[in-house]
Amino acid sequence: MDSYSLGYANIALVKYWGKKSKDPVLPYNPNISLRLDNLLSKTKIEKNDNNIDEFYINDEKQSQEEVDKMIKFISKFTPTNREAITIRSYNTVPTAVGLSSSSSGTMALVLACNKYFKLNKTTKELVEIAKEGSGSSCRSFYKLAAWLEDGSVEELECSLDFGMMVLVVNEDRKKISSRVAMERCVQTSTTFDAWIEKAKGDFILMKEALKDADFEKIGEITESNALAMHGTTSTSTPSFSFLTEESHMAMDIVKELRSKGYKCYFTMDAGPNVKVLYLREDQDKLYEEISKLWKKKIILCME
Ligand code: 2P0
Repeated sequence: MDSYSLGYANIALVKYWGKKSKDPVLPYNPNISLRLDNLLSKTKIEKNDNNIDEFYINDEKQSQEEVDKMIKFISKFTPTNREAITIRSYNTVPTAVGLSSSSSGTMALVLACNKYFKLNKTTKELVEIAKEGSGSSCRSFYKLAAWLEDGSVEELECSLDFGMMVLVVNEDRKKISSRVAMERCVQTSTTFDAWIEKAKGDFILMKEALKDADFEKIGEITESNALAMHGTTSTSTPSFSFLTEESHMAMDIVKELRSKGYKCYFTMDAGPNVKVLYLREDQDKLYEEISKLWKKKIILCME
């Protein structure tokens, strides 16, 4: 594809929820993600002839605040004497709705800078840079990734062919950013320590389950880890929730199908949408069943 750089969304099976350090960005707990090959951002950088930096997402001009945020980020690794640029980014992921658009967008932006400014960075170096833009974006460079407490990112292997679909509850921008929400949970949640304790255990169990290709175990850990993360929002001050009544309806559909023998599990991030994890071989029949019960939009996340 011409001169665009591609970045992918990823969804955590063991969540990153809390920064131990902001500079460098370090997660409180090691976490694991699955890359979604169908949810992507493509980004291109061009010289700006009017000598002002501009930023477009899906052809929509971004506010000065968004431009400043982005420039602050790229200034950390691009030449100081650079000329003004126009950044054009297109998301197939709805923006800022908890579908990991910041991961795909950041990865695409970092790769586009590497190309435009001829930085010649290695993947490992680009992973480090991406993390400063959006912590979880460092995981998008690998199909299955582990981001550890010391900041390093490892590629994991699993012989299973995963599928994921999103039961879309709401595509509006979220009211509270994940960055602010995460910070509030770290500062005020009365169950934050318990969450970190559990997440560390889940990380070990998930690595084992992936190695053993034990899908049932992978699914169970994914669900219980997501629920524990969301638990920290209700024990924060002021308390809040990313989930709505419809999110709970979607979760109930997944549980109902599971009780009928379908191998499927849910997970949710910093938004109300519910993602369903399953094995690729089950996609067609699962999609058919879920479509009967979920009348809103469904997004298939893998090629
Ligand atoms: C995750 N999330 O593991 C968790 C679960 C949202 C819920 O990582 O502040 O955009 O830039 O490091 O990576 C979303 O937060 O946060 C996120 P910053 P990021 O996917």
